[in-house]
Amino acid sequence: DGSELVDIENYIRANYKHPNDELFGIAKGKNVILISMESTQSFVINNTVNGEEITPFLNEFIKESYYFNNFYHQTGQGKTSDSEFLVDNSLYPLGRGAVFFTHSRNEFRATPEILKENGYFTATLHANNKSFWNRDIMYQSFGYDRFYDINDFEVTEENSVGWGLKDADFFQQSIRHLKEMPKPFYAKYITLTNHFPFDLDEEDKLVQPYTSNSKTLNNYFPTVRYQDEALKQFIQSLKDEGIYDDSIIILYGDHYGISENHNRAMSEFLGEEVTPFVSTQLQRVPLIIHIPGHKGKTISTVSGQIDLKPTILHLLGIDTKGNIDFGTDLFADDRLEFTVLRDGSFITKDYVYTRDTCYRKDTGEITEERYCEQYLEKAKYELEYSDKIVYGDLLRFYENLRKKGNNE
Ligand code: GP9
Ligand code: MN
Repeated sequence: DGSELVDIENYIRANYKHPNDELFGIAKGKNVILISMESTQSFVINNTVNGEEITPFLNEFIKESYYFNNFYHQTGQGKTSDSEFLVDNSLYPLGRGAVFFTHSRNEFRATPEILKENGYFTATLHANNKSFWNRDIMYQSFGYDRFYDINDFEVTEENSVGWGLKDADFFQQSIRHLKEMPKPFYAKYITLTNHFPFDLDEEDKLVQPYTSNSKTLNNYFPTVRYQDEALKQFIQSLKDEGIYDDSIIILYGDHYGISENHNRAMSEFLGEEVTPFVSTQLQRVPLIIHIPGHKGKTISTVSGQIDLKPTILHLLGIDTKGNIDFGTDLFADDRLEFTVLRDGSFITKDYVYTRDTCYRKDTGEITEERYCEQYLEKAKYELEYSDKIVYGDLLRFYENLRKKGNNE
């Protein structure tokens, strides 16, 4: 009957943070272009391989954007689909399996559904089969108006590599879809080229591979560099088409690209041993929020993909009080710096907790358990409460309560 939801609602209510007054509604009525960057980790930003910048475009773009350098992916086995789940629902994905497959018919209160009620047209663009990750079904539950899938793109042998349509062609072909969308729109782009095993045509290699004993890590850099170039061209197209100034653009990495199987090569690249602490810090992915007319700023608040939903809604001037969101607005003044990863690891302002060990964040040294202890229970509740919602399909009761409340 939904009585389980009461505890959860109380927990969520206690964590709610008032939005930043200066930024609330600053992008009201603007288009939202959300770009999921495949396998893009933060360590490539402002970094070089063989003496060359890996992400020259992003390095410039973050200078005129809000750049979050302590933003973590929180995905599990559902990889890209988990990141989509986090971003659109502010709920955690599951500890096992992919929620896109196991609970696609649940009741959700996702960003597209909310935006639709606020006059937005909502779409996902991704040049893959619509049923991959069960997206076609899940997107209906999230309230998307339209899914531009592989059939909406012209995919040939020449413009494909690895998993499919090359990012540059994907972005270029997407422009006509963007132009036909009713305004304002919420358009989620999912890139593909920078996907394991990081295949790339010679002519698209703008940096040479790295030279470790891991072919995976070596080839990662040219595909990240390629994606960066594709993004550069896309942003230019948005300017040329007059869409840029009417849109906020949000880019984020979906999950790690380099697994722990490549720790030795990674150590060589980073010049430090990949301890469990470093491994956890490597789960950071870039988050870049571009708002026309705003100056660039690097923000170091500890945060994760779960925080995007309330952040976006607040920028658009939509209240989130009373929503079942586990994240908090990234711009809220008094937000708690605390992010839980799907494996139970967590990060606070000063500590990293992973594999039952507490680390000091400034030095990476193991420290006494008691420094992390106060957060242990909270980390557990976060995941447990969210899992209860997903496994019990509890938001269907929330919907009822909400409607009942409205009628009274
Ligand atoms: C597939 C793409 C990649 O459509 O999103 O999925 P991943 O393997 O990264 O989860
Ligand atoms: Mn992915």
